[in-house]
Amino acid sequence: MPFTRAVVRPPAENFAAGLSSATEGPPDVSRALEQHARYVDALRDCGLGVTCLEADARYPDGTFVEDTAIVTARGAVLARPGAPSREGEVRGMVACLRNFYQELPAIEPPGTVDGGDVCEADGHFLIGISARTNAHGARQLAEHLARFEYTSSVIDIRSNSSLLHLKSGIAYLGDGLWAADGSIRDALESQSAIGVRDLIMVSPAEAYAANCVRVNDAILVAAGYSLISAALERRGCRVVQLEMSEFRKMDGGLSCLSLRF
Ligand code: CIR
Repeated sequence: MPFTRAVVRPPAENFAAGLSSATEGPPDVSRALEQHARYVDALRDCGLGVTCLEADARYPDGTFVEDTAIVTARGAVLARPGAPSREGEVRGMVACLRNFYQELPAIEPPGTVDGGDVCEADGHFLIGISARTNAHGARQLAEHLARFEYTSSVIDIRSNSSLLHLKSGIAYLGDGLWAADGSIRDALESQSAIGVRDLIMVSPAEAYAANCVRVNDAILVAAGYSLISAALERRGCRVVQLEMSEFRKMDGGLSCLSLRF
């Protein structure tokens, strides 16, 4: 089903105070704002109506809106981010999502779920158990999804220290096509509920770009990763490359900058 809407939030002036394990130094906020603006342009070019929330300096990681909710064609669930500094971000999303969803069930303590750990593939949801999403949260989310008549299964990525979130390492690109970092390939292929018709193995040097996003007829990919872009183009995909350098410095990938539904 095509997406018609997206929600984004530009980085605040204290973006550099967010959580990061990267070693590339602090982000340049004005550059991040430019990159964010190009990202929004790309969503609009894909036909989406984009709701742009105000930057909020109380939450330096607040631009990574994907972690605050799980939005689907049949309903939405408010997430409960696993990092305490990010918990309050969800409140800022409620009023916006109420415009689109009648009910907004929420993940409750002791459950935690970051939206970046949730990957939808044709009505089946993979839920990553990670340093941010725990088993309580995954169970609650699975129950909410079941009420929406979706199926789900869990992938435990806790032993994979290179992945902050499940979607840091995999992307579902539609029509049975996946992109995956080598470190998660076996776990993905062992998921019997999903069909892997075609798999782009992302090279270790391009691991960051495994977090790419299908938006209607386009695939958004981080710029500067030529192998994955070429692999997508060989398969006939329309690739849109976006500069993500400043978000990468804060452990953020392409998908985390928007909620799409
Ligand atoms: C964090 O550590 O929470 C943020 N600095 C980055 C979150 C990225 N979100 C995502 O991959 N879904």
